[in-house]
Amino acid sequence: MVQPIALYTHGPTPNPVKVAIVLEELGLPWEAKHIEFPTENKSEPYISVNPNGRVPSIEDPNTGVNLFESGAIIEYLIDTYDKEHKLSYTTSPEKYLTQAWLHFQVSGQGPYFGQLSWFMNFHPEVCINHSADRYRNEIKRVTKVVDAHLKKHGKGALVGGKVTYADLAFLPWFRLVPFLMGDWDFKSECPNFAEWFQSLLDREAVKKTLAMDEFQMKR
Ligand SMILES: N[C@@H](CCC(=O)N[C@@H](CS)C(=O)NCC(=O)O)C(=O)O
Repeated sequence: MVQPIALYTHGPTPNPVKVAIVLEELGLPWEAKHIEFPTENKSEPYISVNPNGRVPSIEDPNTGVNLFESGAIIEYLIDTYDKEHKLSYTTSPEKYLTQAWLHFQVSGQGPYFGQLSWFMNFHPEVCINHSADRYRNEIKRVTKVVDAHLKKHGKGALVGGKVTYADLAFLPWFRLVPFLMGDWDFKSECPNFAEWFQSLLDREAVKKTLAMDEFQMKR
């Protein structure tokens, strides 16, 4: 029997939500372990699990693997537990394209969305004087990259004809677009993106994860 995998998080912050969605989609038992920010996450024993002092990280008692970085965690969960390839491919080029979209999410979506989110939460004055335009422009650009790809691909998913871990990895940061981008009408400008985004939100595992107490905006 698979024992619960511990997922460290501090509230509804997108990178742990990404991992939680994949855990739910794979039907794995897991538990959220709340860690106080910015204290516990920067000190021992936590930094022995994640030397970078951020969330997420996991401890998997089934294998003894402790891991940090959301992209690496997702790849580990897929390799270890997605034996039926519900969220992944074994065929080429689909397997590698799925990896490519995950790498794009981790390096090209998360950091830009994360930086604008940090300014908006902690230094809103910077957002008003347009210094944050670089991030706003990147958020639009990345959203449009996904929209154009979905239009060209025409299958309602980033790779092949099914939703994979790569589609799901984009969801938590994209969910913040209304908060980060104010009145930007992404539904008109990026209709393929908007349809795909809604179809991800409608998945049972996604709805269950986003409704969890740990991921509510109240902390
Ligand atoms: N590249 C890392 C980014 C992790 C990250 O930035 N996590 C944020 C929350 S979404 C965090 O822990 N922030 C707290 C801090 O910087 O101390 C990943 O994908 O796991």
